[in-house]
Amino acid sequence: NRAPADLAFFEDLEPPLGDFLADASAGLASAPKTLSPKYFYDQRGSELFEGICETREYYVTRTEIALLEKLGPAFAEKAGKGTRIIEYGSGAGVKIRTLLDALDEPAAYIAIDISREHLLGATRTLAADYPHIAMGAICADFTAPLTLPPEAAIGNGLALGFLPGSTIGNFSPEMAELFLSRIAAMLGKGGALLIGVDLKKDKAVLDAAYNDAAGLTAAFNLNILKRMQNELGAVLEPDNFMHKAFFNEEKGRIEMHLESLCDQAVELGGTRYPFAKGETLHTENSHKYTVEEFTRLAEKAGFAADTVWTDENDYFSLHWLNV
Ligand code: AVJ
Repeated sequence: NRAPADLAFFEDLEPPLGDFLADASAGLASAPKTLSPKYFYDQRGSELFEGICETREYYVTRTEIALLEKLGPAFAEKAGKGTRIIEYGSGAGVKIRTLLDALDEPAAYIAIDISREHLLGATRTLAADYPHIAMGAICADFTAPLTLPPEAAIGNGLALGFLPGSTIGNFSPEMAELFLSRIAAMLGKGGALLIGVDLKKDKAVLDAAYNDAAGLTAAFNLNILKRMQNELGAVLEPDNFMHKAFFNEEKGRIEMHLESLCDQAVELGGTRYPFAKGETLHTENSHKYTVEEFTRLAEKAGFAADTVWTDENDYFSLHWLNV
């Protein structure tokens, strides 16, 4: 693919729209009904998520950014000179700045994200702000196996994976282990991963974080129905669904659902999918870990645990893992 002049490379592996249709159809046909949270992130969904990160209730982002800022010198010492950073789910490109500012002459930054225009915009803004660092972008669903293109082999410093935001929480523990083992293979022996993991805490704090008073999380959740209408031609009434999010203590995860407010049907690709009143479409899991639980998971995936840092409330953790 031709890269914009300011990027070292751009690889476009954007999943075809047919994937969304196939996944949505299969999810509506299954019992209970489900849909993958990766479909939240169209342009509007990405913007709504950034709004969530600013809410008082969603402690995740501000807690992690404060940690990243405070720990810059520790990361710089571990990474050394000429690091090549690979970020999985780069979003707005805010957190990476803390690393680019702190590390010793980083050589390259490679952003991977599923939201194409968002990815290009954010990476090109970074390229303008950090002209001495090579910037590459890959539009891809990083939950599927992915090999880095040859252009991504820049410099000979540390290959540092960066997976902030507790993105890993969207995976079940089994899938998280598989995904982490793929990342370990991608980084290779001698590489390292800096990963942000949200911690188990008081249920009231967790419930509030996914039920902000301004209604941004609700809008974010409901946006997935609008995507189905706009992009897949689904026939449905978003107002007939309600955002529902709660911490499931037994499973150690926040669950987000869209609850049907009446008996109704959603029509997609020529098929009618009936919803009973009270039935839900399960749109997201956000797993929470203890430091010990996550360390064990990372070790099972083939990493060697190096260092863990947490904030003063023990709300959030950053793990430095070696391959
Ligand atoms: C981006 C997956 C980490 O699970 O906290 C925020 C997404 N969903 N509010 C999370 C999300 C509802 C977020 N992750």
